[in-house]
Amino acid sequence: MAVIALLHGPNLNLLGQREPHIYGSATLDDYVAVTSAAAERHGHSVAAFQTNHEGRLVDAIHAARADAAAIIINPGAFTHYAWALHDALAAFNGPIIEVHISNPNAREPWRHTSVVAPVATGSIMGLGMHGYELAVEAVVRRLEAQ
Ligand code: CA2
Repeated sequence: MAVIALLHGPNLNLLGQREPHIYGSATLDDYVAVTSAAAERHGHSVAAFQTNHEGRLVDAIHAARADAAAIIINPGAFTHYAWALHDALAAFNGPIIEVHISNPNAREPWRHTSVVAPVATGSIMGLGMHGYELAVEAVVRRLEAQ
């Protein structure tokens, strides 16, 4: 059994409370529940963490080096400029799936850059909650291949 770290960045604690036209009505707890259920179907578990602080997200990525076999991360707006996340993720040995609820490439130009994508195993965007289930599938496939 593997632990999958599910990491969320800033403002994602507000899911379901504002901007439903972009992010839908599901809450962060809903996302965690669906991701956990997908992992449990494969005999794995999810350790979920959300923070609005870049340094705490770096710390969580460092902790995952010892505590988790894989990372699924939605870094929120940090995606687009937080090079400290890039460097922290580069030091993680295991699959990393970047996931976004919306499709940043279909939004404002400043969202078209991801500093996380170059160190991610893969990126999934624009598929809402389904993207999180796909992220688990991707992680499981890669863990089983190791
Ligand atoms: O689509 C995604 O998952 C994003 O990572 C969400 C980030 C955004 O900055 C990225 O470009 C794409 C923003 C999350 C903000 O979430 C809110 C949810 C409800 C109300 C307000 C903000």
